[in-house]
Amino acid sequence: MQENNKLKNIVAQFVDSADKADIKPLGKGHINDSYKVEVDGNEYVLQRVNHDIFKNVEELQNNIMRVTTHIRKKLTEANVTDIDRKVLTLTPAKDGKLYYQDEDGNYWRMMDFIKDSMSYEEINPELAYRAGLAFGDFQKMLADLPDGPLFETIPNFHNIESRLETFRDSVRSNKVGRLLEVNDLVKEIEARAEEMCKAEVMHREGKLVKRTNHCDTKVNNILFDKDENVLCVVDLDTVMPGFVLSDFGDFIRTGANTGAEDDKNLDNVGVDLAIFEGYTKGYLENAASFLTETEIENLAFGAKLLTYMQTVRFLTDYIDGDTYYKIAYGNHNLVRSLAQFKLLQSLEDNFDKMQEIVLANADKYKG
Ligand code: GN1
Ligand code: MG
Repeated sequence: MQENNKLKNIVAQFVDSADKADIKPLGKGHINDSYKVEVDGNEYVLQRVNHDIFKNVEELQNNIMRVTTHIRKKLTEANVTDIDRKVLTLTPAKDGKLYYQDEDGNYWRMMDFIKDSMSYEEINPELAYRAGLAFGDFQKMLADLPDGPLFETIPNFHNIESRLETFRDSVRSNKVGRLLEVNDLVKEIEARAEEMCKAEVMHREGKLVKRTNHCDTKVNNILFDKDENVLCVVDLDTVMPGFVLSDFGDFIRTGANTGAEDDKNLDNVGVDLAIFEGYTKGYLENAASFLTETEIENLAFGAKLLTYMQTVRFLTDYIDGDTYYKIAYGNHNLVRSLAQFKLLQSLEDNFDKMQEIVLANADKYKG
């Protein structure tokens, strides 16, 4: 964590009276550092953007500006009230840029804090339904984003073929000597590799489209108000072109897990079908009208794919010696990999039921 004076100096690049600012750490992200800032009665979120991971912060911030401007326009046209709590508002630096680079080369940005909001690590079927409506609506609002596709802030981010290539490189170089310990899991990953690449294959064959996706639909990236209504979707760093099955899948991976993403007790981990059903219903209520048959048929597969992908990503980082994700203890990435793999097995065991739920809701809402 940065020391307070340094942080105040950064805040001063964005707003006045920064010397009086109250600054506290915020949130549970694995990538950026976030702080809540209160100054002169106004509340902001200050973030250090992880520049090792997001190589082009200027384009990243441009993406967020394009996305939030477009959503704001849609909300205004629909006469939605309280718009400032329903879409993020970036706070530009005093020089007009959407970020500030400090003398150590770190990139910083500020946005308005959304008042009286909360996020959850665990939810219930009703909240999952509301979250499904929200992500369906998010994709729908961005379907006619002007000026062409968004910049790819992390190239091949949700491309499992590319993730597997990186994984195999890490296995081959075994940099920190952890391979022996994870051999069984490596075999489990390889056994499923071909099946998991099918979305990329369908895309090349012209059967599966890309749309503007959120690409980090973790359950804790939705803000709710105190009455548990959805306010908005946050963490827009990875909004870029992708498969809808991947946004669907990442929510199920995080929201419909009976355990934690890094649960040490694997007995806790498994898919909660009631939450799966709630989310599916909400999502398809808003999205069935614009999805193709192939997209719908592969939503449940998306839950397996994203859980598999996360297993591969955590395990790659463990084998590499923990260079990507923030960790809280020595074998955190291994614990995460095992918990994600356990969830994958549960998704495989329940796949037919999930597929049935998707198809029933698609029938209902396709009209
Ligand atoms: C990261 O920063 P956070 O926690 O929202 C990651 C996601 C992973 C997630 C795993 C840029 O998201 O892709 O799914 O951790 N973001 C990036 O919990 O890699
Ligand atoms: Mg996040």
